[in-house]
Amino acid sequence: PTLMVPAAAPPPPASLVLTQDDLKKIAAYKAVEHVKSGMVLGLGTGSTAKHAVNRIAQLLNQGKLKDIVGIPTSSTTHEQAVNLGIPLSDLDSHPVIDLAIDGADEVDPELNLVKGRGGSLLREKMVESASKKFVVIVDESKLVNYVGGSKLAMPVEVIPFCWSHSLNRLVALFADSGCVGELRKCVTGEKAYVTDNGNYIIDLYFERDIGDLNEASDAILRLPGIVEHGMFIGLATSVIVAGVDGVTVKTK
Ligand code: ABF
Repeated sequence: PTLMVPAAAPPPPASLVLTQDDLKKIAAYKAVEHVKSGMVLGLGTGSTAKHAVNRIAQLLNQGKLKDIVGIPTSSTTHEQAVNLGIPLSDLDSHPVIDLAIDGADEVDPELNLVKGRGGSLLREKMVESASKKFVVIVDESKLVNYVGGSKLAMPVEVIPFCWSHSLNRLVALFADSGCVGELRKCVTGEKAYVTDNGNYIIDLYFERDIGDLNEASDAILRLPGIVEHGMFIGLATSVIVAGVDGVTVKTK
């Protein structure tokens, strides 16, 4: 006999289905509403931040923004901004930034972040910690209950010298959290991924919550050979989250 099952609801028309990239763009455009003429802007890195940089350039070209100076957080963003004609500078010339806009890999309920899966955590942290306001833009997939909660990497930038020694010392710090680590490789081949600063990245994975983030940060940074880690603790002023049900803005 043929079993009758109820027909599945028809899928919504393709034009109404928001992709993850649509959500990233929505969050980015919302953040750019905070940009005013004359501002010094921290320009983030990654597929979400890329939309914000495009939007800033569009508004500049339309004459709706004037006298913007951008401080890029990576060589990739530097190249994007140059191609789009955004005037650029650096932290040496502009040590105080009005507003930085950047993506993140994880956002916890206190707006602490994991960043750096894109490899640019050091310059991002230098620029964003020098910003009066730091607006984070994410799609809802980035929300986690605790740092490390996505079970994806928490990156640490290390100097190349004896990197495996640094890896072992990092893993030992978080033995109670079931930590494992690996050297990040280039997408093609077996070579180590090299950051804009000529360093390597160790990706740490945690089985369990690492507890107090400031203690974890201090312990990591006390190790010789470590340059910076991807936990951005207390740096975000607000987080714009785009989801299929709309946009929410989280502030501290
Ligand atoms: C940067 O880009 C990084 O700090 C983070 O690793 C990554 C987020 O990437 P995406 O916006 O492509 O998800 O913000």
